Parts: sequence; structure tokens; C-alpha cells
Amino acid sequence: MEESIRQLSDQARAALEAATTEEELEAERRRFLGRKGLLREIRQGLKDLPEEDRPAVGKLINQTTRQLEALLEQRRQKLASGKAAFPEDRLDVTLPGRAPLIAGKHPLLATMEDMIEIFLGLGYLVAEGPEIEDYYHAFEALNYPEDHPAMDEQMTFYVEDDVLLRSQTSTVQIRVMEKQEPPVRVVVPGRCYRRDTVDATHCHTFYQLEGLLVDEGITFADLKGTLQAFAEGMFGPEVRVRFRPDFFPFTEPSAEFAVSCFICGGVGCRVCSGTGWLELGGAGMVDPNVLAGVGYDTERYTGFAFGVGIERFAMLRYGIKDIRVFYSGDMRVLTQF
Ligand code: FA5
Repeated sequence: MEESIRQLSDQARAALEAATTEEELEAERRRFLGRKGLLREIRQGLKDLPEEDRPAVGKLINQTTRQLEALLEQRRQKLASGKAAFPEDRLDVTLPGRAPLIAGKHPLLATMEDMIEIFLGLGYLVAEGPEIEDYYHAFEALNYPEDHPAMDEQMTFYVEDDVLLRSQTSTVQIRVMEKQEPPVRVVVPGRCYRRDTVDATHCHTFYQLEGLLVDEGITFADLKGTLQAFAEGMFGPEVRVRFRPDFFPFTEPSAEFAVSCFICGGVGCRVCSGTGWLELGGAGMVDPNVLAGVGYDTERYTGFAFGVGIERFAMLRYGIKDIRVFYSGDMRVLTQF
């Protein structure tokens, strides 16, 4: 009998706590504490107990009744003051509202979009490719001989032996050419990864914009003209483009390209470290080995490719001195542009 009193008590407590309106609370009161309630029923069973057990059980029933009545009163007061419906956060309609934070586009996204806009104007399409690549598309198809030192620059993160995070958007050149015949004219914006030490100008994760054009009769002059038009679109009509020999396994000849400093006009200033030039990326004529690898007729088609770091452009444009600012998550970066 004592056990069933305790069970009933637990049940009643839970029911009283769960009531969210005064009506519900009154119904629970009637069910447990009312004249025909469950406690009364138990009390009526007292007479069937042996004489000597009755006082202790009677005491327990009285105690339970008092405790439940106290709890009932507590709940009544809480419900009356409106706290129970929103126990933790009562709605105070008189508080001033929270102003929504208004931010601009992230400077990297704004820069990427402006770059793409220029190439759309030149008749390019936007292509995308996977950030997680296989070794073939990351290196082999881009004409990297096995263990070639040029791969050191492209040290990246491996998911498995043969599966890695791409270190450059050049991988998408292959993906695009595998799917279509020339003419090809695409730009590829995308995230890349390298095991570079993070500093003011390098990050393990960064963005590049790749360009690829393959058609009949394409020459280095087309590449120069295209990058001149791109640079003018980004930095203004006075800007000049400079090419210097470089090496990439997938282009031959290869070049590093720079623009005359748009701050000092090429005289030399702090932004261009006194050189008058701002290096922007790599470029070159697509190596015939790469074209042959995707099944293109190398007697008929030639092409050029280039790749630039989007952070580099954005830093120059907005005068941002540290690349880490882009990834800081600091809302002030977004609110000032
Ligand atoms: C390349 O990645 C070549 N794929 C470019 C290319 C494309 C050449 C097509 C020929 C034909 P490079 O390793 O120099 O080249 O990188 C290009 C740009 O990416 C750099 O100029 C730099 O702006 C940016 N970049 C490279 N590594 C990082 C890094 N760790 N953090 C931020 N930006 C980076």
C-alpha cells in the first residue's frame, strides 16, 4: 500500500507540473485530490488494513496530501502570473527590437564576381569542378612527371593515397576538356588548398580564377590581349601587363604575369614594394601533351590558360594587408565594404 501511495504521489506531481493552464490544473486537482479523487480512494482502503498498520499508512496519506496541495498552490500562482507558459523567456513586448545587421558582399565574392563579369563580356562561360580530386586530374593529366619538383609547390592535403584536395583550379581544365570538343572558352572560380604556412599573403585555403581557351589558330598574342583586357577591366585603362618566363608543366611556354602598379602608375610605391609591378598569377600556352591527353587534335588546336589568386586581387583592391582578414569571420570585414 505504501508503494502505491508513493507511485500515486509521483504521478500527481508530474501531472501538476505538466499543466499549462488553470483549467488543466483544476482537472488534475480533481483527479488526485478531489472528493472522488485517487487519494480519497486509497484512504478508503485503510479500513481493510490490519489495525496496527493503519496509523503509519494514514500518516503517509496525510503527508502526501499536504505536499500535493502545496505544489498545487505553487503551480496556481505561477500560472496566474503567466510564467508557466514561457517559463524561461517571457515575452516582453516593450523591449526595443534587435536591429538586423546589414552587411555588404564579402570582398572575395565581390572581386570574384567582377572578374567573372569581365570574362562573360569576352564570351567565356563559367565552369566548375570538384575540390576533392584524384591524382590523375590533379597531376598526371596536367603533365606533371612523377616526383617532379614542380609538385612541391602544389603540396596539398590527402584524403587517401590517390585522392586529394586540389591545389589549383587548373585541374578543371582537364575536367572541361574531357567533356567537350573545342572551341573551349571557360573561366573557373574555385577554392584551392595547399600545405603552405599561413602568413599575411598565404593561407591553406584560398581562391583562384582559372581561364582556358582552346581553338584553331590561338597564339600567345591572344593570351596577352586577353589578360590586358582583363587587367584594364579590373584596374583601369592605363594599366600595362608584363610577362616574364616561368615554368608550369601544363603550359609551354609559361609566363608569370604582372600589371603596372595601379597606385603609383609604375613608378614604385609601398603597395608594389617599389618595383612598379604587381604580380598576379601564371599563364601560358596549353602544353600539347595536355591537349593530346584529353584526345584533342594537336595539329589543329592550340590554346592558352592562366590562373590568378582572387585574394591577391581583393587585397590590392581594398588595401587589405593581411589575407587572414578574409577568413576571420569578423563582421566588421563585411560591414565596411
Ligand atoms: C598556379 O596555381 C597555376 N595553376 C597558374 C596557372 C594557370 C599557370 C594556368 C599557367 C596556366 P601559382 O602556384 O603561381 O600558379 O598560383 C597562382 C596564384 O594563386 C598565386 O599568384 C597566388 O595569388 C595564389 N596562391 C597560391 N598559393 C596561395 C596560398 N597559399 N594562399 C593564397 N593565395 C595563393
